[in-house]
Amino acid sequence: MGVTETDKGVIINTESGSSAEIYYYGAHVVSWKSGGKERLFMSSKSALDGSKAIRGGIPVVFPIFGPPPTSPPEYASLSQHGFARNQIWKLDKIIMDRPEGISIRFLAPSPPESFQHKYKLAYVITLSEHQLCTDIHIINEDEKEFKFQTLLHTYLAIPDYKKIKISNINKGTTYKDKILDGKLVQSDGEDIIIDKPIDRVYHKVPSQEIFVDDGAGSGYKVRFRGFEDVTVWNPTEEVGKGIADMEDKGWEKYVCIEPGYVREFKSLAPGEEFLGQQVLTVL
Ligand code: TA6
Repeated sequence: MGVTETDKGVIINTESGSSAEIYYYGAHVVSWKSGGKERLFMSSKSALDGSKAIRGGIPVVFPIFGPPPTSPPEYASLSQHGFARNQIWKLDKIIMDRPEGISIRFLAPSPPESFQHKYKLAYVITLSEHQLCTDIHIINEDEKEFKFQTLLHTYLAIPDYKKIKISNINKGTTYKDKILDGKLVQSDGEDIIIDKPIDRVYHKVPSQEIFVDDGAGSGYKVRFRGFEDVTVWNPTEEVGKGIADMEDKGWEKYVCIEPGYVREFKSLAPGEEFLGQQVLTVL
C-alpha cells in the first residue's frame, strides 16, 4: 500500500485495490487499475525508454497542442504537442496517503533554453477506489505575459470501439473537425459513435461532464474544470495503421477524450495561476 518510487517513476496502491503508475518521463500516467481492470490503453509498440513520447496512458500536452504555430519564434520551433511529455519530471510531494485515497505532486523541470518563459508547472495525481483525478497547475513566474495551450491526452481503455457511445458533449457547441482540415462544425446533439476516423476539438463544452458507455455494461465519466475544450480522437484502421508506434488493431481498444485549453492560447498575467482538472470515474 502507499507510494513506491522505482527507477522509472512512482507506483501508488490504495487499500481499496486501485493502483496507478506514473513515469518521471512526461509525468506520464502509464497505468490506472480499478476494480481489477486496466483502465488506460497502452500500445504494446510504444517506446518506454524515454526516446520518444509514450503512446497511450495520459500524455501531458504543454505548452502547445498539435503542430506548432507559425509565430512567435519560441513556439514555432516546438514539436507537436510541446515538450512536457518528453521532459523528466520529479516527484515533489506526497500530499495525502490515506485509506480512502492517495495524492502526489510532480513538478516539471525548466523549459528548453530556446523557450524563454518562467513558469511553474505542477501535476497532482489523486487516486481513490474508482476515480483518478489529474490536475495541471501553471503559475506564470515571469514579469511578462505567458501564453500556452495544455491538454490531458487520455487514452481510455474500452473493450470494443464499435460498441461505445459518447454522450453529453456533442451539443450546444461547435467543433473543429481535424479530419475535414479544421472545418468548423455545429454540434448536432447526437451521441457520438465511432464508425470512421474521428478527430474533433470541441470548444467551450457547456456540460463539463462527458459519459462514455462502453456497450458492455460499464464505462467512464470524464469531468473537467478549468479546461474549456475537449478533443475526441480515434484514428480507426484507416489512419491508425499509419501510426508507427500503434499496436495492431490498437484503435479498437481505446478512445481518447482529452480535456484541455487548446482552441485558443490561455494567457496568464505575471503571478497569475491556471488550474485545469480532469476527474475520471469508472461507472
Ligand atoms: O489529440 C488528437 C491528436 O492531436 C490527433 O490529431 C492525433 O495526431 C493525436 O493527437 C496523436 O498525436 P501524437 O503526436 O501523439 O501522435
